[in-house]
Amino acid sequence: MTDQLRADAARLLREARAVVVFTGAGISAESGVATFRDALTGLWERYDPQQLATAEAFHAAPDLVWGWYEWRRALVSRARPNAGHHAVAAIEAHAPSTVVVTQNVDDLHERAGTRALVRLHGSLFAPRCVRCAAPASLPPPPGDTPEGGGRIPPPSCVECDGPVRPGVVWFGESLPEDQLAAAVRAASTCDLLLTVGTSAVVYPAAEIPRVAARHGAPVVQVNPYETPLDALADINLRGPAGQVLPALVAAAWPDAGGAR
Ligand code: BJW
Ligand code: ZN
Repeated sequence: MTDQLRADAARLLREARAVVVFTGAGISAESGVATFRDALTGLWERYDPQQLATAEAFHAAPDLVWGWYEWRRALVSRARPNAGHHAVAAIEAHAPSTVVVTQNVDDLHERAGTRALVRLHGSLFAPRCVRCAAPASLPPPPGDTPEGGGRIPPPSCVECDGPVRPGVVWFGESLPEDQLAAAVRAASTCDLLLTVGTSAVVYPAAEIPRVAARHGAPVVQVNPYETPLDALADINLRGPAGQVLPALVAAAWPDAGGAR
């Protein structure tokens, strides 16, 4: 990241009235939460999404799928927000019309203090009944799950005894309508979209930066590697979110003492 690119991005951020921060798994990587598609460390390098992240997989092997999500819930519960999550919360503190649109199913944005949050792919912490959709409450996550979680039978719904499923959006499933509509609305009316830590290959979420660009908003991308958004982005800031975002916030609001 050159100083000039950072200064240009900081000016866009400082002058923006409505900011959308669009995040993916990369923002949580420095908290120790694995991404999906990074070489060597990504979840899809070690696990088959067709066997774990589809409704068909849950139907065929509910205990395998539930065990995997319980393992991930336990890992995320032990993780802590990093400097990138805190910098995103600081952007909202400086520019109150900020909306954070996340594809992540962890809760690290909330724990860093983000308030205006749109969740496109659900949450590890919001399971629901397959049959009647009633929300289910979960005990604290298991402390000593083996790698990958092993087989754990899903709990039964207290309302109808149906199986409880993870509250995430699997491949082939529709995104929550209200959340997708809120994301499209925010992207259509923002005057800066900051995309952070996403490979931008999963649709329809990957449309969000493109919607903002179509409506004339500049796009700034934060990612250590190339993505399909490189050509769309007005500014590409190469580097890890936990370093780039605090530096960007400090450059945008130098009198505020950096990311709060
Ligand atoms: C760092 C970093 C650091 C690393 N700092 N950065 C159009 C075209 C083609 C296909 C489709 C299409 N429309 C729909 C589809 C099908 C499908 C899809 O998109 N498939 C493509 C993958 C080919 N989409 C769907 O199925 C969606 N539903 C849908 O479209 O419904 C309508 C429909 C219904 C019926 C039939 C057909 C259509 C649903 C998608 C749900 C995605 N779910 C997952 C799993 C959630 C649950 C779970 O966690 O298990 O969501 S998949 C996974 O990918 C997860 C993520 O939210 C999502 C995006 O990944 P993300 O966040 O970008 O992570 P990575 O790992 O890909 O990238 C990390 C990035 O971080 C990298 O760029 C790194 O460089 C970077 N990085 N360290 C900053 N320190
Ligand atoms: Zn039920």
